[in-house]
Amino acid sequence: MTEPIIRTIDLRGTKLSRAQLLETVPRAQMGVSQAEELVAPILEEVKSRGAAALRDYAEKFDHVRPTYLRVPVEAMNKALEELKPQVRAAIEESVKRIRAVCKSQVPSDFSTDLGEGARVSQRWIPVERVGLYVPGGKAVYPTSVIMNAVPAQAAGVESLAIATPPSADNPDGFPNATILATCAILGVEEVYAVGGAQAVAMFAYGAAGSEPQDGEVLCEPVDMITGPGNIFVATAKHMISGICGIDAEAGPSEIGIIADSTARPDFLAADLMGQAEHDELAGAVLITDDANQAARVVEELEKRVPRTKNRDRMTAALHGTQSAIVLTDNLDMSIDVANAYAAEHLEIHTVHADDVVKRIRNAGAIFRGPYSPVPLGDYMSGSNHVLPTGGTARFQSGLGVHTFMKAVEVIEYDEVGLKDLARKVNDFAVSEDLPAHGECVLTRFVSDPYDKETL
Ligand code: HSO
Ligand code: ZN
Repeated sequence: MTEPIIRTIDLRGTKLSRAQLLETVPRAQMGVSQAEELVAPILEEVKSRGAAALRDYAEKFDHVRPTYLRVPVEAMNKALEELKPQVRAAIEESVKRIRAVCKSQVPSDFSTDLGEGARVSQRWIPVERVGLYVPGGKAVYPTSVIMNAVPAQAAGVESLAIATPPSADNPDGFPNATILATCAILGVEEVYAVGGAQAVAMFAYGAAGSEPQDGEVLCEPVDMITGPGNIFVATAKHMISGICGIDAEAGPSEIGIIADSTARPDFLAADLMGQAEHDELAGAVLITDDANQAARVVEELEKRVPRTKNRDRMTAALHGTQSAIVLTDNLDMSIDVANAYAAEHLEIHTVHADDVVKRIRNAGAIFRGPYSPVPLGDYMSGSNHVLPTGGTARFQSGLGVHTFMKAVEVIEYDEVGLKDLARKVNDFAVSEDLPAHGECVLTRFVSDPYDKETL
């Protein structure tokens, strides 16, 4: 018998504990990375030799010595002029929608009065300078620029720099033209033709020296680095995470779908395939309480997969341990499985979809109903496609305006407000054997703070 196109996990008639459920849901098996040993010298070299090291690494890894490490604005404008009109229209639509959503996402400041002379407020402050990494190579996604840069701009980030690998196809080593055009559309002018771990190092430490004016500052250090990347970029981000902030590490992309008997099997198969197209480790999981539906989806997959362009990596992804059709007893059980799986993307194809949406606790983003497929969100629904993977949606949100902001509390007590609490603060401090803490408060109200009887 030939191997099925996707395996089935049959949970019908079982009653799984929380631990068993977490064990059972399909996950990608990740190898341990040896990348740190390779990345460490790159970080060191960029830190000590700046631009000269960046050029050497470009030659070594990207097979081109870029004329400019900082891409001239004219090159970006030229890329925009030469952009295909239909691609430009798609980018602009995407930007327009995500910008509108980001505007509503900006969190509000607040103040809480806690009695006379006692107030705590909270201010949201944008991160000052952000470095965004955009990968090159086979997965060049202009959407990576949009999904990171638009929320940063909406948050009020003053200084946004982008790094993306130089391209050997261009005589000057300019990066991918669609990426440059997207930067121009977004008004991002600080773009570097720098890729890989060396870009992360440049952002973390800054880099001095730019030929021909050696000694000048090429790139100022940033406060936070975001954006996707290969294992070396991810490792570099991890290694510099004590120096500046980083976004969450993205694992292979994944889709979970809850479907009942009413769902369209062709839609379900197409959506599983869309995700499986990303790479061999991508996860595609259908959760259904209808075995006939499952059989129809398998039939659709068998018909469609051989006809689509990226069938090889898609087939590998569907065959992987990270993909499966999970059969359940009923919708309640499907929801439990979905919550344990905590998919990066979760589609709901059931009757009473709104009720199901309300019962989802863990998902990076929820795509409700048959006409909200994941690729709509990948490109231009207005939502963000940078989402928690590998089950981390149990405790993490996707990227958004909040990613680029920090909440700072402001404490405002006056004499009356503090006096009211003086005794209790002191009692607490004494109980922790930190009497000088209590004395800070007492000294404001009594002549001898060391004589605890005076208040
Ligand atoms: N599905 C990917 C995003 C993407 N797809 C970009 C196509 N381009 C991770 O959410
Ligand atoms: Zn995608």
